[in-house]
Amino acid sequence: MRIAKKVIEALNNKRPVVALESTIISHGMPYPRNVETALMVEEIIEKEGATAATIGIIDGEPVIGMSKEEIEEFGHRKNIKKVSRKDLPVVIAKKEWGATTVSTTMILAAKAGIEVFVTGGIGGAHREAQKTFDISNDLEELGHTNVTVISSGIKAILDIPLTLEILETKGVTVLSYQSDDLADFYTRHSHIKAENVVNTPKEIAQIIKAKRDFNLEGGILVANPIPEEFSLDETLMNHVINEALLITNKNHIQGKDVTPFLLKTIVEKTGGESLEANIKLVLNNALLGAKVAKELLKLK
Ligand code: PSU
Ligand code: MN
Repeated sequence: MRIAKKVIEALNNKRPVVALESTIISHGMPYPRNVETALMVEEIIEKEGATAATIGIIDGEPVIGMSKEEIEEFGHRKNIKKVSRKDLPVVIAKKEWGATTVSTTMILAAKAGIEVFVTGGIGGAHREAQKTFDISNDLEELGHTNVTVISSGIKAILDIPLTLEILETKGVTVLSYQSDDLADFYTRHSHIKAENVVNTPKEIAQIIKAKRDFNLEGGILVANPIPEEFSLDETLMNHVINEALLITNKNHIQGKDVTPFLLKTIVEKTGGESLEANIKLVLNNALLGAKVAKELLKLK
């Protein structure tokens, strides 16, 4: 593993560090908005006084804290593999470039000693997962890796109640930030009542600490709703998502291609509006993630 100097220094000096994934760059957004967003996310984190560590795999080497040039390269390079836990040994052995999903970013962050990770939305149980068994490895990782994931909830393209049931089975603590209604990525409302509402970064940090102090293995998922002013229209999104799901089925898209294909189709169907919302929610999560990382260190 190559850990950037700024990250090593921050960790050694007990300063806050926030991990970031690279699949959102290579597979989640089009170039050049993906690179712009990734760099803005880092900027927000650093402005808040934390160190940003964007994680990816370059020539088979996991990198914790990619340089700006490497992020730029991730943004437009062709054939970067989307890497979840099962792909990690292959990409390393073959010395390939790999984009880390929520699951592999958690694995590598934990190995580096980073406890807080910011992203957009996690993978989960796709609709009809009862038949297809398409359930993201992200849920498995949240079940046993000690990293807190700051997200905007479970994406509306998924089966949210089913995903929540699986998270419960795996013992994942789910926290809803300042909202009684669990966020669903593009909007603030999934119409599912949040079980645990938290109102401050400090409260989140206290729950992380309690889980760690008690040696309870596994992740914590924070659902931070998209800010009201950037939230998309619920009725429109339901319609767009249903259309996108039909197109995905019609094109026989399967496995790891499903999530990137759905996201891309939704961007097209909303005339780019969903991309704007996606960017805004990630930036908002970056700010919360940096605050949580800071509060967590204060408690230690
Ligand atoms: N959420 C986004 N954009 C993304 C992803 C999630 O807003 O690009 C990526 C994450 O890397 C997540 C992955 O881990 O999609 C889930 O893929 P799958 O459903 O194939 O497990
Ligand atoms: Mn899948």
